[in-house]
Amino acid sequence: MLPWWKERVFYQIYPRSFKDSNGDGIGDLKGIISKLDYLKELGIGAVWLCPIYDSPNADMGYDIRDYEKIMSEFGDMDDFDILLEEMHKRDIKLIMDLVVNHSSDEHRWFIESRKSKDNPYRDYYIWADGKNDKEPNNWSSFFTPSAWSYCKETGQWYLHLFAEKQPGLNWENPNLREEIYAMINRWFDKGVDGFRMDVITLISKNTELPDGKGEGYVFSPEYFALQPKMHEYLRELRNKCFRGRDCMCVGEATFANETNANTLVGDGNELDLIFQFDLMDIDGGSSKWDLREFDLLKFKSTIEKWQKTLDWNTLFWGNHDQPRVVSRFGSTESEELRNRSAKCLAIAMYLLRGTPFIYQGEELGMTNYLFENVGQLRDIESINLLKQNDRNKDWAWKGIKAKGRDNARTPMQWNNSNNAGFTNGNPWIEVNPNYVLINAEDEEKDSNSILNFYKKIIKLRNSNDVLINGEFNLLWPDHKQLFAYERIYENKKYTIICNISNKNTNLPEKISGNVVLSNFDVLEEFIPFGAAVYVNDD
Ligand code: TEU
Ligand code: CA
Repeated sequence: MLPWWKERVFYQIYPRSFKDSNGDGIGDLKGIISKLDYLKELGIGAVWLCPIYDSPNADMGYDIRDYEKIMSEFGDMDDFDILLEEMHKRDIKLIMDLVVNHSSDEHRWFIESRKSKDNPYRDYYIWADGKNDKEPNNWSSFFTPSAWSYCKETGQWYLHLFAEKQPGLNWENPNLREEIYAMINRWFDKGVDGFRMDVITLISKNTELPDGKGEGYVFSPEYFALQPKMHEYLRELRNKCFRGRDCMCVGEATFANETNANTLVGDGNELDLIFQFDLMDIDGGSSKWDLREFDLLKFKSTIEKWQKTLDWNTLFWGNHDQPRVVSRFGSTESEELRNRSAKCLAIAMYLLRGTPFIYQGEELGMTNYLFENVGQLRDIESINLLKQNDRNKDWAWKGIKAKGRDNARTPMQWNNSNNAGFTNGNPWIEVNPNYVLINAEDEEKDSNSILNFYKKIIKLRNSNDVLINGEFNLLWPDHKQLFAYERIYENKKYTIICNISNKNTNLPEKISGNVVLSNFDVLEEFIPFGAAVYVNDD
C-alpha cells in the first residue's frame, strides 16, 4: 500500500492571492473554502497552504509572529477549522507551510530575547558579540548585505539569514526545540495532514560562526546549510512529531544536492520528501539574477540525475518564489504557443516518477506580470535588490522582470470580470490585465484550454500503476529538441515525448503503442512544443 502522498497530486495555494471573500483586496480562508470544488474538479488530492499564521508580513507570512494564531487578514481559527473540515469532506489533505528556521522579530520570544543577555528567552535566538565594532562575521544573507543586525539594548548582534525582521531561531537550544515540537503536535491534533518545512536544511549552523571566504560580506552556506546537527534535529522532529501519524513532511531542502539528498529522505527517519532546486537554478549563473538561456540538454540531465538519485521526487515547475513557468520555460510569443507550451511542460513534468506539486494559476497558463516600477512590487527580495544595486538598476530590473517573486504572486484569475473575480475591492497587488483572456471560468468552457488539459493529465496520472510506480528511462539524451522518457511497470510502458523547442523535429525512431494524450494532432513530425503520451501493453 503506497502512502497517500505518493498517490495524490498536490496544489500549492498562496492564500494572499487566491480568493478574497470580504472585499479588502487580500485573499483569505473563506475565499479558499469557496474554491474547494474547483480544486476537486481539477483532480487535486492535497493542498500545500503557504503560511496563514499571524505575521507583520515583512516577508509575506514567512515571518511568523504567533504560530498558533491565524493572520487577521486571512480570518480566524474558526475559519481554519471549517476550511480543514471542508477539505477533508472532499478527501483533500492539507499540509501547512511551517517556518521554524526563523520567526518574526515581533514574536514574543524575540521581544523577550532582545531585552537582556540573561533573559530566559535569550538563547531562543543566535546572538554574538561584534568584532572591532563590526558584525560577528562576514556572512551575507539572502535578502540583506549582512546576515547580522545590531541590538543596542544588549550591545550584541543577532543572526538573520533572510530579512532583519526574520531573526534566526537557535535550534541548539533544547527548550526552543521542545516548544516547536509541542506546537507542531497541537496542529496535528487539530487534524492537519503534514507540513512543508521552510528552509529546513538551514536549522543547524556552524556554532564557531567562521568567516566566509572572500572580501566584504560573503554568502556562506557552507557554514549554515546541511550542517551536522541538522540530521539530529530532523530525527528528533520525526520521533517527537511525525512517527506513528499518517502524515507527510516535505522539506524545502535549500542547497541539497545529489550527494546529500538521500541522507534527508533515504531511511525514513527524517523527511518524507524534499524540494531540491537544481531545476529552478538551471537558468541562473552565480545568482538567480544572472540570467541564462534555457539549456534543454542540461534540463534533461538534471531530470535524469534526480530520477536516478531519489526513489521518490517532488515534481514542480514553480512555486511562490519562482516566475511563472510558461513565461520562463514555455513561449508567450503567441496565444497558440502559450497554450501548447504550457501543456507540453505539464506533460514533461507531471508524468515523471514522484509527487506533482502544481502552483496556483499554473493550470490556467498564467504568465509573468509586466512590472515597470518599484511601486508595483511587494516582495522584499526584489525591493532590497533594487536598493542594493542603485548604480546597477537596469541589471536589477532585468532580473526582477524575469525572476522576481511577485510574478507568481499576482492574483488568481477566476473570470473576466473586474479584478479577474479575485476581489471586489482594491487588490493588494496588481491583477495581470491578461485575465480577460486567461481565467478559470472561460477555460472551463473551452475544451482546448490549458485548464482542461491539466484535468486530463491529472486524471491520467491518478491511480495509474505505471505512472505512479513505473521506473524512469530517459530516451535520446543527446537530442537537442526532444525530451522523451519511458515509464515502465510490469508489462506496461508509457512513452512521453515533448518537443521543448521552437522548431519542428522528426522522431529519431518509431514509437510503438497508441497515443492516449497529446497537445497536437500527432504525426511523424513534432511541431514546436508538441507533446504526446503513448501507451503500449504488449
Ligand atoms: O525560501 C527560501 C529560499 O531559498 C528563497 O529565498 C528562494 O531561494 C529565493 O527566494 C528564490 O528567489 C523560503 C520561502 O519559500 C520564501 O518565500 C521565504 O522568503 C524564505 O524561505 C524565508 O522564509
Ligand atoms: Ca479578504
